[in-house]
Amino acid sequence: MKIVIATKNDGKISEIKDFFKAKGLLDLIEILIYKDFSDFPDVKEGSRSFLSNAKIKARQIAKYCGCWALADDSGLAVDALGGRPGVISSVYAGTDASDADNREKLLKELEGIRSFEKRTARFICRMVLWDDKIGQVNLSTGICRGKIGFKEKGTGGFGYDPLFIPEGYNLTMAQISQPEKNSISHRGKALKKMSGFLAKQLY
Ligand code: ITT
Repeated sequence: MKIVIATKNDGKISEIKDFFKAKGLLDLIEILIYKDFSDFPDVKEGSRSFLSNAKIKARQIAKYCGCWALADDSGLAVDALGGRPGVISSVYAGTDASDADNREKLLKELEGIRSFEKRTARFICRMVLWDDKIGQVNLSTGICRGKIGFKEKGTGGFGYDPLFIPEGYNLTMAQISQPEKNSISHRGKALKKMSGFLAKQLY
């Protein structure tokens, strides 16, 4: 079985590949990524929901690659900001914004929230597995709750990880190892559910 990961985000790719490796699924599933193709398309998402964006990415990439596509649409919802940046997490500080720009903007927006207890947030991941002929073959969701710190800590992960302190931790998501992140993260939880479905297809 071949599955292409429908993203050009190397952070997501690394975590997803590691997850499949740790589960021992790489002997049974060939994982393809954008670098395996010469002209992998840039998909325009444009929807206001994680689920529709995930479906848009999965559908277009499955069609282009001719195999199953796994898409992840994810983001950070901060309670004190009414759920922002949410679905626009990757472009929070502008269409060309870097992860560092987005983190800087988030810290600025939260300047008035001095109480750590009030800086609650959650990462959300909607994950879709898509077959070009059948359409959606699996859908899973993962949520990871935590709080936004006052300054960046750590160099691991990507995106908002240096600011996100998961529930039950004193460290940011960027200060823990990738396997540990996968065991608690929104993406890891969605992958765990999806791998249950995949295991049934394989065995
Ligand atoms: P693709 O659309 O190609 O998958 P993307 O980075 O644009 O890549 P999204 O549209 O799903 O992906 O936006 C996800 C953004 O949410 C991402 O750029 C980060 O800013 C943030 N994010 C999602 N998961 C994260 C994680 O595990 N750690 C830190 N930030 C995360």
